[in-house]
Amino acid sequence: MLAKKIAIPFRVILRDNRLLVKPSLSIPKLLMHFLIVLASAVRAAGGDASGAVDSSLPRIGANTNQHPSGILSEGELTVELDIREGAFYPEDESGPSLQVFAFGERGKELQIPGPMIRVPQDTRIHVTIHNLIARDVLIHGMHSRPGKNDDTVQVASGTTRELTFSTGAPGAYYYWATAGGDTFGGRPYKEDSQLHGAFIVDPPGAAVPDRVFVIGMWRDRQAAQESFDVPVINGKSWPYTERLKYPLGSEVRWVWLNPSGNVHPMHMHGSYFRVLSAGDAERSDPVSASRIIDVSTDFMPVGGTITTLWKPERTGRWIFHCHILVHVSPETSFFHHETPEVGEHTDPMNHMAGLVMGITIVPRNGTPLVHKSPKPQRKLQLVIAKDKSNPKKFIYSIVEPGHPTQMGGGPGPTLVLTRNQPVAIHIINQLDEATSVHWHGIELESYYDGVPGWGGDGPQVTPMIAPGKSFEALFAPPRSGTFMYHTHMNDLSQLSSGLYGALIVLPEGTSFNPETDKVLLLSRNGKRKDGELLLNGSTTPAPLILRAGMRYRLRLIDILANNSIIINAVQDGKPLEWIPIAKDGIDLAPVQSVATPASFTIAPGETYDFSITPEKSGEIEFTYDLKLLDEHVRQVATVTSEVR
Ligand SMILES: [Cu+2]
Repeated sequence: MLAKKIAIPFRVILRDNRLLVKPSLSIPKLLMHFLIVLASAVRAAGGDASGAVDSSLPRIGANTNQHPSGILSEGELTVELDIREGAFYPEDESGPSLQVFAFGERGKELQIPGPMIRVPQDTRIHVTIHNLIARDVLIHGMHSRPGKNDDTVQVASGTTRELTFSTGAPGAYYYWATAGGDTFGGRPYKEDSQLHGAFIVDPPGAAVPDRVFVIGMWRDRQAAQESFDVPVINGKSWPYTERLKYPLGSEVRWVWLNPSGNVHPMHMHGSYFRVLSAGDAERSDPVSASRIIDVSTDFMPVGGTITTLWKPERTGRWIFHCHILVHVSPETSFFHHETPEVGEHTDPMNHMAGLVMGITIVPRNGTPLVHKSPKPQRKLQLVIAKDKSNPKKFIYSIVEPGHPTQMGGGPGPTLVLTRNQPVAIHIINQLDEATSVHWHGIELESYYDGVPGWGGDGPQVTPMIAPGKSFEALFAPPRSGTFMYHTHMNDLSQLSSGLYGALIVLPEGTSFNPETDKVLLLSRNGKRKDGELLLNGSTTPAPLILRAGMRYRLRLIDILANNSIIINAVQDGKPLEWIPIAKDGIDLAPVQSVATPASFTIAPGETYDFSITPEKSGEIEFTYDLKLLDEHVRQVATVTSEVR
């Protein structure tokens, strides 16, 4: 208990005090608690940078990355950086804070992320770095690009280093540093976790307007399945992240930089975006024109970078967020996890935290809003109820006149819709808690997208669906493919209770054939370390029965709370060959739709479609590996003799 108090910062200690002022706690106990906390705080202030935040420390500002640092003159940039310790405010400017190291331009405030270096190609960069902390600092990325990760510069405590280099190749990069703190994924995660900044080299010619976003992760301990986190975008955590606003039809260009030691599958609600280039701190590779596809989720690896293009086609409020739930949940936020559940999860604006950007798309030139709610040609009900045999499990059921009721139970029943057919889905909440349903990958009006307290257009705001209440979602899915539906409230707990399912949209005039169309939905019981990996709701999925010579479509969906899965398929000791067809419901370009060995990683929020045509009878072994938790699911496909 004492050790824990030492490790938590001052503001949180204050929160504890506030939380402890409950009728159950006597005044002497409260006084004792205060004395313990005070003693711990004094001890911690000496060495541990994650200890109590010293009120004399300078405030660290959030950097929106809109202003390049330094002075650019006659093809040379001169920039002078300090490394100091300061107080980091990831939420409100008067909210909780953390004691961390940060970069700042000399004479200006410290910043998270650090000052952006942004120059035209072939600029000479002259950087002076003053290390004003009591630790030596190792800096990566202060050199021309492409570069090497192990090309580092050591700046000893109390010393200054000067570096001069030219930009090298244009692209989106970053610099980052360590100051002796513990690492995860090769990156610092605690007191030195925010020592990074954007390094953008613009190609010759007029710069295209864009925005630069840096993902930061502060975590209270190394074990990813146990830590309480402070995930930030440009130094702020939802709902304190910047609000973006664009006119309808704009060309929205973003640079996303991930210096953190965690992966982040970034998901766009209600539309698709394009990845124009990808790389890491040291390189930036344009995606060739024939390989560019639109996606709704892009998996950013540890250290990864992307530049994206998004052309919003619908007005309203949208979100772009990480699909790792511990990066977007109040339950695992370092600042919020000790707060009683009431309030946090019933206030629609507080059901998310961390890596979420809110974007408002407004009509162009004041054109009046025209909402075209399609007249439904099909009506069904989605009933959400507790499992009678296990009240911790929740069940989606689909009820449709003239059809047998489909009951789910981790996962929900596969919802099969028809392209361009307007559907009205009446969601009925029979739980004791509020919920909402997000139609993941479907292009629809924001109001029906399932983000309570945020979604909608103008004064119309998507409500949460309170216990005993209902909500009707209306949409006409404009493209056929593989998608999913899932809860978007109290996600960690509701998702691990079973509130997710596959959503298949078929072309007009076709029907779903379960003989040749296989849904392979990966999920996980349990919020974090507890539970197990599931394929179609089972740890021991039934074998697939396939026929040689027949063409099958495999629809792979990852809706685990937090983890990516490595998928392999092997026949006769060799990787199976399959043909990628689609990603996130969008058909791949012909150059990508070619036979390839069946081995890849799928991240939460992604769907992939592959086609296979087994050539001969025998067995195919599919393995699904969750490396971090050492969990594995195996499924055998028995291939019977050729179709006559
Ligand atoms: Cu993430």
